[in-house]
Amino acid sequence: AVQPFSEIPGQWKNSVANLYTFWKMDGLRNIHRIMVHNFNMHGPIYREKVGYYESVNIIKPEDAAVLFKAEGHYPKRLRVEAWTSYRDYRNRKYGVLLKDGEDWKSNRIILNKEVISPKMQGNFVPLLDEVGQDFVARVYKKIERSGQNEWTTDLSHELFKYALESVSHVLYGERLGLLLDYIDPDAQHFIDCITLMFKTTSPMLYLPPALLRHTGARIWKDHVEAWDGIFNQADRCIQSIYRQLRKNPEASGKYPGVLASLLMLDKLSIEDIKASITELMAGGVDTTSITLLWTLYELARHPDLQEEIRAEISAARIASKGDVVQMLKMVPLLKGALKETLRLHPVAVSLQRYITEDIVLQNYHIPAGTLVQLGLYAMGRDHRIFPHPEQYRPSRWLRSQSHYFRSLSFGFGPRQCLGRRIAETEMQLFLIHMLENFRFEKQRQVEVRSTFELILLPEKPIMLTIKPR
Ligand code: HEM
Ligand code: 2DC
Repeated sequence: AVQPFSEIPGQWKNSVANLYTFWKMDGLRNIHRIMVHNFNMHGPIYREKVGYYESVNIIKPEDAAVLFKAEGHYPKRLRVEAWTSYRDYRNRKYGVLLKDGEDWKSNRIILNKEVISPKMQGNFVPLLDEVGQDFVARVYKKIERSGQNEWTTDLSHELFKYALESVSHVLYGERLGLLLDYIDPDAQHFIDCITLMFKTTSPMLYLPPALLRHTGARIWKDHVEAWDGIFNQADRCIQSIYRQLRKNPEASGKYPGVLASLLMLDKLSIEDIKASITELMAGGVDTTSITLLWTLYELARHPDLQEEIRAEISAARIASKGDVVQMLKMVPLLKGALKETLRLHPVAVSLQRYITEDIVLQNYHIPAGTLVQLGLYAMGRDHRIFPHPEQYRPSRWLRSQSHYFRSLSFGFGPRQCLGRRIAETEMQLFLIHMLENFRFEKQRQVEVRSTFELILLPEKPIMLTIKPR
């Protein structure tokens, strides 16, 4: 017989005590490891209450399938109160990231056509390819300046610039010039604000922002300052495109970018467009850059694999005869490498949904309305789901094997990552250009772990040595 909800294992009854152990274990930065620990202790399902939010946690692909069948027409994930509070405080509209219900759906359908439909990839490829080429030129310059025919560095700052340059080129159809020697200090400030915004969000998952705001807490002030910086910079970019478009409305025949397309389409209000474009711009920096950094780290630790992927790229380059869109269809191992990176180093620790109907998970009854979390980090490292999970093996993602509800790094279904197509194309092109031109090495084989700052980040700098091939 199906067991009742109240029988699910886990420490969900005493939330104050939980919060205390959580602080003591430095839980904030270790959420992903605490989840692994909890699955080891309780098995594949457990209930939890930390601070003010309560959830059921699952890890198995079969359970993920049941969860996503019950997500309803307007899938809803955990509401990040810090983000909605800021918008309420400053009287700004929610974009697609924070909207819910019919309002979310109608905006999302219009954005899907411009941002993640496969048809758009052809428009994005030349824009992203150009940025990839410029990045290569910049690395050559750095190598030359070093005078040692190699460059050893923590690439993260360069990758942030690459990611912002890439997403801006797609959104605005224009370059920001972040790969030049002298960059706009406002653009650098924008990058710093995103990092600060993520960092100040995580404590507010457990302490209500409304409380922090009324007590004048430092963390709330920093958070507001970070979002202010993000919105100001995005507003400047949006205003500039808007003005150009009013001065010169005739289309030039060339793809003008997501923002101009949305403005000309005239289906969303200007305020809705601004809100979602700002979210896309902010969502497009730390996510892809950190994933690329982890990928270079893994490839530096696996030189044979690096060579194998390079060979795949060379063959694809020749076979596609200069057609880059075609070329991207011929690099399955490279795509496997990105999936493998996100398995071991996911951006999001978990996926969450409020279920809209009663379901059964691991033989327990779960009532409609419950917040169910799929532990993405824990799933990626479970040996029952991924044999030898500690090994970085991109070939496990090739067609021959079943990946039923195992490839979930960008989420699932109609509420999945809106930036997915941009992110994938941008990361594939980056790796293609970089592997065609350079070799990557790592000095000492020390394991770098993840730390949680709303998204998962490397806990310390990753030093890489880059050499011309
Ligand atoms: C949502 C992952 C890059 C914009 C999400 C979600 C995940 C995710 C897991 C939640 C999906 C769900 O609940 O099912 C990633 C990863 C990235 C990445 C792994 C890169 C490696 C980006 C980029 C952008 C972006 C580059 C912007 C250009 C968004 C937005 C949402 C979202 C706007 C909210 C969509 C909605 O609520 O309708 N992402 N993301 N992401 N992401 Fe990404
Ligand atoms: C963080 O317990 C842990 O893609 C929480 O590009 C649950 C949670 C809820 C929403 C998730 C968040 C986690 C991680 C970061 C995500 C976010 C939804 C979108 C966001 C996954 C798992 C992200 C990084 C977006 C951010 C766009 C924003 C900067 C405008």
